[in-house]
Parts: sequence; C-alpha cells; structure tokens
Amino acid sequence: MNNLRLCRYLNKSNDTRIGLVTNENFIVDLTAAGIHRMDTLLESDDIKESISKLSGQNLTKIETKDARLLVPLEHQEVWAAGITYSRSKKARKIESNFAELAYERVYSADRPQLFFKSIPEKVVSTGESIGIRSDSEWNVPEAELALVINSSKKIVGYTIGNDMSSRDIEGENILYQPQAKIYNRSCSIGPWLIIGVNEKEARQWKISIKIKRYDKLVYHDEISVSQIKRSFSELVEYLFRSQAFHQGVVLLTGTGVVPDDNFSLQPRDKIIINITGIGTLENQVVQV
Ligand code: DO4
Ligand code: MG
Repeated sequence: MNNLRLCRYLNKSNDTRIGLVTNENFIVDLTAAGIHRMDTLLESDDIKESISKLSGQNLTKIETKDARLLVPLEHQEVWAAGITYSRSKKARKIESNFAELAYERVYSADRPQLFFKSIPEKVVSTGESIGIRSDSEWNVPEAELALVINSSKKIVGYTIGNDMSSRDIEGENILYQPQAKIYNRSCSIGPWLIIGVNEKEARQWKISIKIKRYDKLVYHDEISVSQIKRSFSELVEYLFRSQAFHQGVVLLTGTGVVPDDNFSLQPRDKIIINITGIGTLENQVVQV
C-alpha cells in the first residue's frame, strides 16, 4: 500500500467524515466503514494495516469537489519549533531591537525553541481565511512542515502548517512573542495528513510558498526540508519532556522561507504553500 492521504471533511449533508483521498480525486468515506475519529485512528499500531483491512468492504466514494476539507485535527494541541533554519535566525536578528544574542544562542543550543501555537479549535483549514493582526504593520506567513505525533510520542504522519507571525511585535521585544504568534486565525493546517513516510524521505521534500496580490505573484521562495538543523526525533523528545499529550500533538518544525524585510501581507493576499509529498495549503488573508 502506498502512502495514505487522510482527511477530515464535510459532505453535502454537512456531516463531518474521515476520508481517504485517492489519486483519482475521490475521497473514500472511512466513517461509513466505522472510523469516526482521526485522533483514535492515529493511535493505532499500524494505521496502514487498519485502513487496508477496510478495503474489502464496498466503501462509498465521493468526488473531491463535493467535499469541504476541514482541519485534519480534532483534539491535538499545536506547538511550534523556531530558529531551526539559518534563514529564520538571520531574519529574527534583523527585526529584533535587542534580542540578537538570544536567537544566535538558541540556534546552536542543545535545547530547541519550542512554543505553544494554538488549540485545535482556533486552527483554520485550507480554503478558510487566515488572519493578520490589526495592531501590527509587519505580518508574514511561515510555511512549515508539521509533524503529527500520537500520544505514544510516535511521528505517525506529516502535514503543512502556516505559523503566521507579526514581525514588528516580536521584534520590539522578544517577550511579546506570544502576541506575535497567537491570535484569531493565526494558524492554518492541512490539507490532509500523509501517513507512511519516514524522516529520511520527508527530508527530501521541498517547501515552496507563493503570495498573490490581485492575482499577481508578489513573493515566492522555496527551501528543502533537509535544511532543518535538528532531527525530528530531537524536537519530539524535547516536546515530550515532562509533558504528556493524551490526544497527540502537532509540531510545526520552523520556517526556512522568510519574505524580504520590506514585505508585509495585506488583506485579500492569497498564500499558497506546497510541500512536495504532501500537497497544497491555501488561505486568503483577512485582518482580525
Ligand atoms: O522566535 C522566533 C520564532 C521562530 C519561528 O517561528 C520559526 O523559526 O519558524
Ligand atoms: Mg515559525
């Protein structure tokens, strides 16, 4: 069985379903086959095996266009790692008034920077609006590979995350970072989870971002996941130190693509993030 693309979606009757996205633009309705929760499925010892057992059944398929993709999480908190790429370190040192040394040190320290990003209810899905703060003048997206981790600390899948940030607020004082990172619609995750890929394969993926303003491309860049300084297991090990995640957790792994210092998002900009091996996460900007 190839890698699996698992999603949560709303069907035409507005029911939330768990689905398997096929290559032919169909979604197989796994809820009809008895799978009601993504987080429960992610706890299973062998997710591929659990899904393949269902393939004998006559499962319902719907066309992707008839489904609205939801955030592929239910109860998982969202955390994020920072300064995991040298590009991110360089950008923070420039924006910062007096915290350059903190960024320099955390890049090479044993302990990574890990911070709480969002409760799952506040995350937006692909196709929904993503927010920029109304009290900030300098807002950027952060395109990041997201690790999907179950309660036993196992990386069971990957998805795409956007860790929106207000660079002027974070730059004014490092202690304002939670306000730069956590506000309404400050995080998007999706479009689905990829199951069955190991770290070595995921490190070969490329993350690319495009920002369109009135259909004109105003920014684009890309980076290889291999540029992440730390191993995934190292990040997960620190995240679970003295802390349990009974429902699992999602960890954004940091950004390696940062727009030029004179760039800020505007309402109605479209942010398109692609990770080869996963798919595309797309959101339009709204001021919140
Ligand atoms: O302290 C800065 C946050 C860093 C971050 O979010 C990133 O590198 O992606
Ligand atoms: Mg980030």
